[in-house]
Amino acid sequence: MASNKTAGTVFEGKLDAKGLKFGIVCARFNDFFVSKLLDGAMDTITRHGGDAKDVALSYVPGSYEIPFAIKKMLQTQKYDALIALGVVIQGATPHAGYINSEVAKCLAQLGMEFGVPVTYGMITAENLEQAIERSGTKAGNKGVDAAIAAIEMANLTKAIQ
Ligand code: RBF
Repeated sequence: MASNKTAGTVFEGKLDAKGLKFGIVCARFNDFFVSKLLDGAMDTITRHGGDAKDVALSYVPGSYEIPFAIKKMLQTQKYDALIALGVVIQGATPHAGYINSEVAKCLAQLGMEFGVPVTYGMITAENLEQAIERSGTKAGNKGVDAAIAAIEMANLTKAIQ
């Protein structure tokens, strides 16, 4: 980690989810994998001191709809961070590229627009094997990573404010 011992003020987000409120949006498409991402995210939040009751879940048909539900949840101003969970697998047509670029762009824009962290727990895989690797096997679990980032960013936001 970069270290700077001379800075007058250092802002950091602790990995402590106690008292934090999270919104999670899950795509139903490829639920076989998305459910593993959700398990990972929930397990991460509770193991870091968060309460499952402080997590609100929204389900959408597919990844393309995730940014819309994230926006609706942001508009309620109830959450310290939002987490997007979806799995897009490349098929015979170029749909994956279109969906992925829209979702990534919209999620980043929403976080900036609302000033609330929105983390990216999306798997963008070329095939089933890559999706398997990223939803709880040899390349980890992207739901876990997104939840850790959400906890850190929610606390960083509080620290800076
Ligand atoms: N949604 C996903 O979350 N993952 C996918 O891999 C995925 N593949 C799709 C492939 C095609 C050809 C189409 C038309 C849709 C796909 N969707 C996928 C669903 C998409 O995100 C959205 O829910 C639907 O297009 C309805 O707006």
